[in-house]
Amino acid sequence: MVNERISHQIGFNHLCDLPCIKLQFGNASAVISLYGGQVLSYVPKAEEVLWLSPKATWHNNTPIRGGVPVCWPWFGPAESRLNPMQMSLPNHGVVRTMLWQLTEQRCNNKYTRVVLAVTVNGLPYHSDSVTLQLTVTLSDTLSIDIACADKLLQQVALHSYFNIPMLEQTLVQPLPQHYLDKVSGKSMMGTTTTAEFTSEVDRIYQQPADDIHIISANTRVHIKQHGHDATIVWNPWQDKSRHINDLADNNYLEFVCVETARLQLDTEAPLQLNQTLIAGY
Ligand code: TA6
Repeated sequence: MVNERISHQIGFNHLCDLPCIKLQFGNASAVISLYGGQVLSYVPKAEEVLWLSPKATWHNNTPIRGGVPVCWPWFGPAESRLNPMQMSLPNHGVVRTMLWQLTEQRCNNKYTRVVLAVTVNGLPYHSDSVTLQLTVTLSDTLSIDIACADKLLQQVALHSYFNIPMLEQTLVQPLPQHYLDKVSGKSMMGTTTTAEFTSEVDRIYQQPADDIHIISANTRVHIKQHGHDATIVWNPWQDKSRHINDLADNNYLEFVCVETARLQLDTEAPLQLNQTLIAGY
């Protein structure tokens, strides 16, 4: 049964030489790239839930633009506690460009599941090696867990890119009214609990709800999240898209990112974060 429902494949879409794993459960399928430990596709019935850039590449140490990138152990540029020597470090951590290993696979009548792991040595602020584990469970939903049992300061984000049919009709809700606006660098108090997209949006919402909904024309995605202390909502809009090499000029109309994250650096507690996707409910 494992062989039928969990298969290795080389290539996904235009990324024709990428090592991937395909999961199936009933009519649902998911594809995970070993490069980045990154879910690239989730098709619950017929429609693709996730967005992958047609210009995404994985060569030359480039993170794949789309799907669910894992940002770890820092989010955005590494802050000074995580980068004491002020080195030049990649945005969003180091595991987006590493090859992960398949360590477990399991099928039963409730789900199809794989576990991937990556071991990281030589973090600039932590001398021991650290292992990060990604569990992807496909059932009536797609559940993504990221865990690290080691004690160290760490941030994490599941930086999910969602396919949307119409950006101008897309709402993300409910969100706290208060957010950090990364576009202006200011702390903002909005008038609603909904994010809409009429210009560049790059917002960090602290202590959001466990349940968030993306509503776009006739499509719906329900995001359930656990272990988080923040949700990030991002759409680069037109000008920024032009400056991002692996986005075509109008690609910003096709996706929004809604990211489940743990960003506070007040504890060295082990990490356990989950984002579950329920589509078309
Ligand atoms: O999560 C939003 C964000 O941090 C934005 O500021 C934006 O630049 C984006 O992630 C993409 O980052 P990347 O390193 O993938 O180009």
